[in-house]
Amino acid sequence: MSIDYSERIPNNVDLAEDRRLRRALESWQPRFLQWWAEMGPALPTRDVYLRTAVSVGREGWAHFDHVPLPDYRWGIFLAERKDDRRIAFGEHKGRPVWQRVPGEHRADLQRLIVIQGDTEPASVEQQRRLGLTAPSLYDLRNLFQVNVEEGRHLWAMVYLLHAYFGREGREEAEQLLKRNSGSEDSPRILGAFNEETPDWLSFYMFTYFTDRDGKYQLGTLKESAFDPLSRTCEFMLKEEAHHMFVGTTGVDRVVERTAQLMREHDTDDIGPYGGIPLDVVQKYINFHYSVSLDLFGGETSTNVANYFTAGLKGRWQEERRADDHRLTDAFAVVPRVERGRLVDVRLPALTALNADLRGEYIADCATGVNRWNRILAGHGLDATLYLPHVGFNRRVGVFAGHHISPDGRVLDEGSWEAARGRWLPTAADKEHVRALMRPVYEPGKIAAWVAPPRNGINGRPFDYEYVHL
Ligand code: BYC
Repeated sequence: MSIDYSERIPNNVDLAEDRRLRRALESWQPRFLQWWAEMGPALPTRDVYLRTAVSVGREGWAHFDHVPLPDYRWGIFLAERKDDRRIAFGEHKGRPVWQRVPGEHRADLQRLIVIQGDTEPASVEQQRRLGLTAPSLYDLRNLFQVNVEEGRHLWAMVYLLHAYFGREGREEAEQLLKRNSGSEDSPRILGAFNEETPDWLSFYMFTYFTDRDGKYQLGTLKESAFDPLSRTCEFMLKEEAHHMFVGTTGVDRVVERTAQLMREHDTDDIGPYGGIPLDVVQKYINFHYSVSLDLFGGETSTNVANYFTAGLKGRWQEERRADDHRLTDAFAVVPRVERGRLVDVRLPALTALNADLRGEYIADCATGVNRWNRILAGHGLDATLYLPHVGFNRRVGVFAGHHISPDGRVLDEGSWEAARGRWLPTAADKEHVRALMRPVYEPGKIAAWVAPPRNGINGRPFDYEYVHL
């Protein structure tokens, strides 16, 4: 399954054989490049040390080289087709997967693909200006790697829309370039993708918490009975792993530097010494975690029950689950707020699948917090970071409209608002972080608010010239 790079659009889907599709995608390509020029990275660069996919197999799929950003070969790469793959869940369980879109599921599948596709360019837009304040060339390179791959993930969804959804699909593909993150008139679809990513702490938090939602959502779409969607998500997940690595190690390095400064100056108040105080790190966690939880939709959703029953969207690691994979008689427990108290209610498992996925995600998020606390403990500090309660600062689902504290108390609006500044970044916190964001473009040098990485990229040292400006 090697990739054909001789084509204008690199691909492993035999695009050369389908002239109409190839022409349609080739007419979308200049619009994509125009969007990239207008909404992609604002910092001009000569070239960047990037990885490009050369095959979709398990081993050695990536090639590393310095590439001018606009020359990056965005293309269409699907994981290898498995012979005799069968639907793993829902009412069609056991039947062969679909190579075409069944008419009755067309609208739902298109909607899922559009929502997924919308997030990819949104994140590039959100991160557009970060290059102007990168803490090191290593970080700058990672930012651009994430950006080009999010651009490729947009290609992945646009391919599906063009290849399988006819004229409506092509119109949706146009719209994916017309909505913009934070736009008043035509914003991105999901809330978190209209928030700003104005500084590098936000970027690390976004790649830790929000990209991780991507991992879980793609994991459920990888289970889909619609085989081309499954195969494209399988390959996207390979690229996604690096994005979360950027988040995990980015926050590691902030916590490391913060801990060093706390010890060196024997105070929590390390702002005057050019660091990011731990309570500010916690507030950023609280914000990014809570807006990312909103991305899982409501705890109870007939949408998700229908998607599952129809075979469109499975559960995380569906095939490893020890149940009947139909769930028609199963129940699940989800939280709710009743008369000012948090209670658990029993519901049909099918309608609670968003909460099921969110539970997997929360457990995964906790592993990072444990890492960060080990770093603090390694410096002999008692302070710890934590994930706030699932109901804290929520706009979607059962907690929306309630005022829940990070430790899970239901408060009245006044008490919550009075404490807001202790829980979420204040204007002063953001200003402090923003003031630290000054670019460091010299190879081997790094800003003072973050520790250097343990390793470089692809065996290169930290002082390698990852980006030529
Ligand atoms: N903001 O029935 P419900 C990624 C809407 S991230 C605004 O509970 P459902 C990435 C919802 O659309 C992964 N609106 O929702 C990360 C519905 O509207 P309608 C992206 C929201 O359908 C970093 C209504 O509220 N992929 O890849 O069960 C960088 C009722 O909701 C929000 C996907 O999400 C929100 N947060 O679940 C780059 C996968 N949440 O129908 C990339 C595809 C809900 O009443 N999408 N609403 O008009 C889905 O699977 C589902 O659509 C959702 C929502 C999980 C998003």
